[in-house]
Amino acid sequence: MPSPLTRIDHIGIACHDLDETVEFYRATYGFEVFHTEVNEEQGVREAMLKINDTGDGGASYLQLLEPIREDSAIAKWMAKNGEGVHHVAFGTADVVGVTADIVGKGVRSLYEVPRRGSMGSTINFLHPKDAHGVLVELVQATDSDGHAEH
Ligand code: CMX
Ligand code: CO
Repeated sequence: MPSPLTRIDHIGIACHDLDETVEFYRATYGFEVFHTEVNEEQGVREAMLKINDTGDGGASYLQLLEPIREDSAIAKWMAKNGEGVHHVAFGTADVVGVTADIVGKGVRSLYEVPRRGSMGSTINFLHPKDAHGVLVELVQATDSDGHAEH
């Protein structure tokens, strides 16, 4: 059976200074900002740099993340590790279903109910200690009209 996880939605990268890091990605690689937002709940200011569209109608991004609070997950992680790759996000058309399946295999999810991610998406996370040291985000995107992907 094909995986219900149909793309790399994004790679989450922690940085101290979002504007400076955005400029580095532009000047060095030629990647442009597709979208920026503040996610208060996650404690981040972020920029999404679109790398390519994907065969499932979605896309793959880099997500550059700057903490806006000292008690945020990103600030805590950077205090220990410095800047760098923080998580990998897989895209799916059914974040609730795929999370339940994976939890059924003995991997903890971080949220009982999915929360709001970038660009109106719904997200959950898998605990890195249950996933060979990788913090995994599961993302169900919405299209530009706010409809769930299909
Ligand atoms: N990747 C791999 N391992 C990680 C990790 C990461 N990003 N973050 C923490 N860990 C490991 C730590 O190294 C630590 O391992 P040891 O016990 O062996 O030292 C363990 O997990 C516990 O880490 P901690 O520093 O004590 O941190 P917490 O348990 O308080 O928090 C986590 C860890 C994953 C529960 C928390 O970061 C979280 O809730 N993350 C989800 C939300 C998030 O990351 N938001 C920012 C991104 C938002 C977005 O993508 O939109
Ligand atoms: Co993310």
